[in-house]
Amino acid sequence: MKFNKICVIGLGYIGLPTASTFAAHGIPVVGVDVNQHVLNTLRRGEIHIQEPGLHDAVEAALRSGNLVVSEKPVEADAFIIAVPTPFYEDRIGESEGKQFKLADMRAVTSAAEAVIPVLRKGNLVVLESTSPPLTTVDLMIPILEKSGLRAGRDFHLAYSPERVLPGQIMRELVENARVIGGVTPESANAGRELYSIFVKGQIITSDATTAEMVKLMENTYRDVNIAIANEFSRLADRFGVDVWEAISIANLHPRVKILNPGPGVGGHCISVDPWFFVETAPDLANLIYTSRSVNDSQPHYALELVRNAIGSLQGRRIAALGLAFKPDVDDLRESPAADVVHLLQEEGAIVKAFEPFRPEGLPGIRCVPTLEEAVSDADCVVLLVNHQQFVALDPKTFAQRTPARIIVDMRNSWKPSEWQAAGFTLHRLGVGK
Ligand code: SAJ
Repeated sequence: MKFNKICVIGLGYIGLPTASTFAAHGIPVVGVDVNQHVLNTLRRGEIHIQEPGLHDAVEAALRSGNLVVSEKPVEADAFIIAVPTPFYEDRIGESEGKQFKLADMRAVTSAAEAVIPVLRKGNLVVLESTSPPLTTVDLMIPILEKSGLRAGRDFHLAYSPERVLPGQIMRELVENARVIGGVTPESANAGRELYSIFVKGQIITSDATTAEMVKLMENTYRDVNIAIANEFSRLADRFGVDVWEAISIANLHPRVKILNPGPGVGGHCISVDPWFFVETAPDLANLIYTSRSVNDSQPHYALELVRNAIGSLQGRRIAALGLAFKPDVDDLRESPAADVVHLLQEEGAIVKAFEPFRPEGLPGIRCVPTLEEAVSDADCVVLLVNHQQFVALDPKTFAQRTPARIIVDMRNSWKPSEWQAAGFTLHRLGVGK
C-alpha cells in the first residue's frame, strides 16, 4: 500500500508523537484534534504536553510542512485514531455482585464518525486507543460502514495498541515490538506496511480482538502481580514478618518474581485497563476484580500504618514526601500517594506535601515548594514515593532538618539501622509489629 497522506486523529500523548514521527519520515500528516487550544498551541509551534524530545520533533515536523493541523479529518490513505478512553465520572456499572467503572467510548465514537465523510475505497483505518475487547468489531465496524463501504472488503480496519512508557515515548514508539490486529489478514498486512515506515521493533500481525486483549492482558498481569505483593505485605504485618526480606528470598527461586508492595497502584494505564475486562465480562473477571479491589484499598492500608505509628491523627502534623504515581516522574494521575494524603486529611491530620517534580501539586492538598518547609514542623514523616532524591537522603542530616522522630516508609527505601542510629523510629510497610 502506498501512503501519500496520513490523518492522525487525537493529538495527545500518543497521537502527537506518532504524527510527528511519520512526518519525520517524509510522510505528509494531517493532525486532527477537537480541542481548539491544542490546535492553536501547535500552530504557534509549541506543544501542550511534557515528553522528552517531543517538542523538537513536533517543531521540525511543522517547519518541514509535513505536519499540518486541522479541526476535521481530510481525505487520506490511512487514518489513525488515538483519542482518550477514560471512565465515566458519574456512572458506575453493577453486575455479578461487582461494582465497576465504565469506559467512556464517546471520543472513539465521534472520531470514527468524523472519518465517515472522507473514507474512500482502499483506505486503512487503525484504532490505537486502549479499548474494551471487541471494540473494533462491535463499535468501529458499524460506524465506519455507515459510509456505504464494507470493512475488510472496501477498506482495511485494524487495532494496534500503544505500549510506550511515558518519559520514553519517542524512543519506545520506534523500538518496541508492535502488534497489529486486522479485521482480515489483508487489513493486518496493510497496518504492517503503515507502521513499517518507522517501527524498528518486531511487528506481529493478528486479529483485532487478539490485539485488544494483548494490551489489556499486559497491564492486567502487572496489576494482579502488584496486588499479590500488596496482600503479602498485609500478611507479613499480621505474622510479624519482614515482607521485603521474605520477597527477596522467595525471588531467589528461579520461577518466582514477586513485585514490590507499596501504597497502591496509580497512573493512567495499570489502574485503569483491568476494569475494561471487568466491565465486559463481570461473570469471569473474578481474580482481576479482586486484584483491583486490593490495590485500590491499599491507600487505606497505608493510612492504618500511619495511625499505628502515631496514634490519633487529629491535629497531627505530617510531612508527605512525594505525590507522583511512581518514582522520578511528574505524573500525578490516579496517584495512590495523593489518595493517602486525602485520607490523612479526612482523619484530621495537618498534611504538608512536597512533590519535587510538580511543586504546585494538586487541588485540595497543601503543597510546599521545598522539603525543608514540609518537614520543619512535622510530627511524622511519611515516605510515599521513592523518588531518587528521597531515597538518597542522609538520616543524620535529615534529623537536623525536622523535629519529627517517627518515620513511615511505604517503599522500603530507607535502611532501618541507619535511620534508627540517627534517632528515628522507622515504621515500614509489611514489617509486622
Ligand atoms: N507499582 C508497584 N509495585 C511494583 C511496580 C509498580 O506498586 O512493583 C506501581 C507504581 O508505583 C505505579 C503503578 O504500579 O503506581 C504503575 O507503574 P508501572 O511502572 O508498573 O507502569 P506504568 O503505568 O508507568 O506503565 C505501564 C507499562 N506496562 C507494563 O509494564 C505491562 C507500560 O509499558 C505501558 O505502555 C503503560 O502501562 C501503558 O500506557 O499502558
